Amino acid sequence: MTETHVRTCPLCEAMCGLRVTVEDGHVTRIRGDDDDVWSKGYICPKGATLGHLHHDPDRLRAPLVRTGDSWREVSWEDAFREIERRLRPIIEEHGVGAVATYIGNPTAHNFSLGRYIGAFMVMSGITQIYSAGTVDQWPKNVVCALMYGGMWSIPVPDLDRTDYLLMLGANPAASQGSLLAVPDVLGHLDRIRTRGGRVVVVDPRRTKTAERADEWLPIRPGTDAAMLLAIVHVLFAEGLTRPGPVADKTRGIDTVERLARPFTPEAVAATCGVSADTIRRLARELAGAPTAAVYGRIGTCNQEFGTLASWLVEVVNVLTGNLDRVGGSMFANPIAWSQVGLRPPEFAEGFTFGRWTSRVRGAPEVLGQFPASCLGEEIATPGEGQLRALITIAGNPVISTPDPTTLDAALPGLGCMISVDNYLNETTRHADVILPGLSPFEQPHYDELIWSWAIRHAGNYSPPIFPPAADRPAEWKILLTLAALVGGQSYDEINVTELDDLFFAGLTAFKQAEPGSPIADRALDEITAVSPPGGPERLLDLAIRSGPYGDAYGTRAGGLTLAALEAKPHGIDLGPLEPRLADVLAPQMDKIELAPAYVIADIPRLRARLDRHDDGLVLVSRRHLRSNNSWMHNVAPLMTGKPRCTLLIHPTDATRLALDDGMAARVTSRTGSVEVPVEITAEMMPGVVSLPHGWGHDKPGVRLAVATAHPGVNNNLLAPGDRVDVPSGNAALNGIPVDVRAVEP
Ligand SMILES: Nc1nc2c(c(=O)[nH]1)N[C@H]1C(S)=C(S)[C@@H](COP(=O)(O)OP(=O)(O)OC[C@H]3O[C@@H](n4cnc5c(=O)[nH]c(N)nc54)[C@H](O)[C@@H]3O)O[C@H]1N2
Ligand SMILES: Nc1nc2c(c(=O)[nH]1)N[C@H]1C(S)=C(S)[C@@H](COP(=O)(O)OP(=O)(O)OC[C@H]3O[C@@H](n4cnc5c(=O)[nH]c(N)nc54)[C@H](O)[C@@H]3O)O[C@H]1N2
Ligand code: SF4
Ligand SMILES: [Mo]
Repeated sequence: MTETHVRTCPLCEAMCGLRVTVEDGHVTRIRGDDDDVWSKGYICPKGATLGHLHHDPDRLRAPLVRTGDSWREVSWEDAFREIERRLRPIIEEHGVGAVATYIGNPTAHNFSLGRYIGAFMVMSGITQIYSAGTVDQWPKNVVCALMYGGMWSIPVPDLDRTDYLLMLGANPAASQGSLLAVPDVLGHLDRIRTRGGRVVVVDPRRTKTAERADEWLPIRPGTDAAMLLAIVHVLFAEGLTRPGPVADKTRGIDTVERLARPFTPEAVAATCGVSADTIRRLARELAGAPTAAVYGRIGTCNQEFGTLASWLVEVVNVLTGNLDRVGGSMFANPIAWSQVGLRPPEFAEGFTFGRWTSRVRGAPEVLGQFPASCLGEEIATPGEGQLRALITIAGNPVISTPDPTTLDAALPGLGCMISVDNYLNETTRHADVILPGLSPFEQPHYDELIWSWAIRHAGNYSPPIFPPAADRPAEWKILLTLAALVGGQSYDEINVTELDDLFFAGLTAFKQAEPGSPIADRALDEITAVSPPGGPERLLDLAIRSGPYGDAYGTRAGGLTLAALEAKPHGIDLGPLEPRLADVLAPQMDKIELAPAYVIADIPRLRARLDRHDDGLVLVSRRHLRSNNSWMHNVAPLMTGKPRCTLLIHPTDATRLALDDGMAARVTSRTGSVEVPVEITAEMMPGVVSLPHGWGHDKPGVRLAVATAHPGVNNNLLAPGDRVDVPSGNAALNGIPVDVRAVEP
């Protein structure tokens, strides 16, 4: 029997609509859904292989319990009882403060996990929270929290209408967009150019994105902030600032002018490797374009001055009048609000950081988290407050975070480690119990979070294709059960339905208490009576119905509900973004804070950088279209072609170091060393080498048949744990000084 299903790909922010052909229970073909209102048939090679992921024999389908080096499959009840047996004594003796969690990237893309991670944190009482956020976008979160009052109030370039795009440190040709949801980004870049606009890409590597732009501008890694501040300098010096309507709603323009004064183009040119003339021209182009947007991503976050660079992206958008205007940098207003965008009560009066510090290194907390690299030392270092239990949720920190040697060595010392994960991999091999989630095709899908930074107001809900096996819990049930166990309930007491009802009631009340809430006067039983019975669908329905286009549970005729969305399998599109700054600014803020004290306090560090002359080789990371962080190298059709885990190096550097193409090189930093094949290419700027992240699958005990045949090396072995962007604590995984030499055969 052949069936065709329509659904959204959950792998990345492009959210492509797929047509999935299933023959006799087997996925035989996946292509883009031409009728999808958002992606219109666009697809990449990863989406086309979701069937392989679904059928992957290594994907875990039952809980695993480890004894020594051997694993056995157990029932779900036995798995939870084992967790209880192991966790209880730790919590009784040391308290919940001895338990940490690490939350990985797929939680942002997974229907269950995304909606229940908040419940997990609150109900478990865990306060030691680590996440992939501090190796990713923490600088953006800090900047948007301070400037706009919400850590997820992140504007996106209005690609459909802009006349000028300045993109720094992003390679959507591989990543498909990040904190920028758009299908077929390269198509959008082409269209900017065909309508007479201009695209400039700033990156130490001439990426496929740069090749599609009007101009590639190589930059010395970690110096974007200096270049952007010089652009700000020119805007003021040449009288080019025109903040337009947001001027009245902005505080601190004078402060920014004063701060930019010493950062003349000439003062930064040598450091950035960008000429003063080019910097002046960029400033003039940005100011002169009818509309323009500056966008920065991993390369501007995951680096030494991530917060300053991310802040200056916003500053340039404000000063050129492009924030919150059509064709500029705009805030989405998604159909369904995302829980992560709710304003935490603890920050009602504004954001403060460093409220507590880490035990071992004294790192300040930022938005409730320490740098991911603190995790290993907090486990390994004895004493009061030592971490003794860890719950990883869809994360692979042994590959993804800096200084993985310390973490990898520390994990076996835990009294209890639990992983909610679909694979037995480099991190989860240390777990005592692994609890697998469902395959993407066994669960519904809707991207509440990702639509918060999409370039249009659209939405698409997908039902599951396959029913999960009868005994398999969805991940939201796993999270609630774990939360209750950590919170002190015994397994026999746990009632997941009650916990879910409690969570729903709490979120509903939170939403009702917001000023102007459209559901303020609705009684909870009135709401539950017309809601799905529970689980993530009920939460999504709440987020739609109480959202900007929702029916407010019957109060707004014709408004949206989950059911209305389900009736449109190819999605709905409610049009382009609209200016909405007044809604975005937090209630305690009357204006945009253009020069937050916390951020500008880091400027002396940037000035000192201008006096540092480091001419040695530095390492940056890269992504490939056919990889997804660390976890999709087990999908055989994605692993064909030439080896991808190679060191890219410019011909002049290669000649100087006597390296030939294909030869092995040893790359050494102050913390580690890896051996990797060399790929000589003029797409790198001289002085900069590049390795992909997400590799290093040669660890004993992993169950990844395909990935271990192409292990590659883990570039984070070269990343010192203390190399962070100071204000955010985000890892600085780009711009690492390295030594490269030929390995004698
Ligand atoms: N050097 C360097 N390091 C980097 C980066 C870089 O650019 N350079 N990028 C950083 C960035 S941006 C990120 S986001 C991090 C990512 O860091 P992590 O989130 O720690 O790592 P991932 O590789 O995304 O691992 C995802 C894990 O989730 C599991 N998984 C996949 N799908 C599911 C699911 O549906 N349910 C469950 N329960 N588990 C699932 C996988 O098996 C895997 O173990 O890496 C960071 N590390
Ligand atoms: N295929 C695929 N797609 C993905 C992922 C994946 O692993 N594979 N990961 C997903 C995740 S978790 C994320 S966060 C996003 C990230 O999405 P992007 O931000 O687009 O990430 P990258 O493709 O790594 O591009 C980062 C670029 O920054 C450049 N760079 C490095 N250092 C600097 C610097 O100091 N300054 C400047 N200007 N540039 C610099 C690098 O050379 C690289 O080209 O991608 C997501 N999408
Ligand atoms: S670009 Fe590829 S991975 Fe991303 S959503 Fe589309 S098909 Fe999936
Ligand atoms: Mo990420």
